[in-house]
Amino acid sequence: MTRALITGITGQDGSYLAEHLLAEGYEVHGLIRRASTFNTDRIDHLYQDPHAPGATLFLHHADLTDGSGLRHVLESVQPTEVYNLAAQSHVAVSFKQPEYSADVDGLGPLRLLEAIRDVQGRTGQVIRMYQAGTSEMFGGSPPPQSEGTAFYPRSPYGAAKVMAHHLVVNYREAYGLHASNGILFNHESERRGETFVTRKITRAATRIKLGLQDVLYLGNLDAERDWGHAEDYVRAMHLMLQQDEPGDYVIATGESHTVRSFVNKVFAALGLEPERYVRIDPNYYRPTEVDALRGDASRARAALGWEPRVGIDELVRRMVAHDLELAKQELTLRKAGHVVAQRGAAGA
Ligand code: NAP
Ligand code: G4F
Repeated sequence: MTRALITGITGQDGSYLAEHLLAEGYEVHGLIRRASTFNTDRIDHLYQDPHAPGATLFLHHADLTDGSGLRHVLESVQPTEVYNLAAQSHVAVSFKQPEYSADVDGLGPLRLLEAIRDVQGRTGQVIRMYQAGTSEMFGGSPPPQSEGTAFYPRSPYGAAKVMAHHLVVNYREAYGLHASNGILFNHESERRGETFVTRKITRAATRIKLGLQDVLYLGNLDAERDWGHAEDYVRAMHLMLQQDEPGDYVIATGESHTVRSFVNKVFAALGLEPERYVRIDPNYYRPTEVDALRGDASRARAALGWEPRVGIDELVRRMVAHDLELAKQELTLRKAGHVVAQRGAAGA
């Protein structure tokens, strides 16, 4: 049984990757951060009692800012594949917390690479690593962006990810590690964090539809993104680690749409006119913006045989259907007299 370790298993991608690897017959270990409340919503449906015979999912407390903890987990799990998905992944938040973002997203992968190098050197067991790189690294370089496009990060998040990218390349060349960079364009889903723009829109529009919300405040509607579905993108991560040689791959649909167009699709699906409900709040503008992302995933298509299966309209359909169900549940609870807390996040 192949044993994989996933950092960021409680995140959007971590939850889909865990599902995918379990379905492939892997033993999956995930790193979780200690929190004062449970933070495992996205993987609760996968939970297994670790004492049960035949359990294949195990969770460990660790943090990318704590190198010794990472080392302990690697030593005890002895995985053959490590997927580094953990990150402070919100671009706008990285402007508010630049040092922390650089620590987790830039130095975190370095801590992991060092731990892998040590454990692999001591045990002789090869550990393959996937690093979650991003189209934000291209930032200001115009589309279409491919593996040969120059990096021009436009945020502390993007800059930290560029550092991680180069470290992976360097550890590959210096120490022969089987370490690969995925350069993934935006991917969304029903599990997307609610402060990323697509999910913010589908959550708000469905609540507006049911009379639970009046207005949706957004920032820059002109930005263009290449949006795919996370389920498709975790398949690509797995494929990268099955190659004889490590490498760097762009993963994208090759199609881009503006935020305004995403808004229009979502509101149209619900029979609503966006002009009546959408307002601009300049607090959501970023100090520097990434204007246009559209990826060229030719290398991944040819070398990995990877293809996206979910297009923009199916993505919108799934997210709207899911969030409409959530809004209906909220309405039922409110009608029954339950107090349902309003949630929000500062400037995101
Ligand atoms: P996400 O939903 O924000 O998940 C991030 C994960 O990282 C969560 O499990 C989070 O734990 C964990 N984490 C955050 N800080 C940590 C720390 N200091 N130590 C350990 N774990 C930590 O992100 P995602 O969308 O799944 O993205 C996965 C990875 O791909 C990230 O590295 C992201 O930067 C990158 N990426 C994402 C996209 C995209 O469009 N989704 C595109 C390109 C690259 P909690 O649950 O406790 O917060
Ligand atoms: O949904 P977003 O916050 O995603 P962003 O900044 O593109 O980053 C995501 O994709 C990256 C891959 O390219 C990942 F690496 C990263 O971890 C993350 O998953 O914003 C998308 C666009 C931006 O141009 C933003 O300015 O939407 C614009 N936007 C407009 N109004 C908004 C809002 N973004 C957010 N989050 N909230 C708004 O109200």
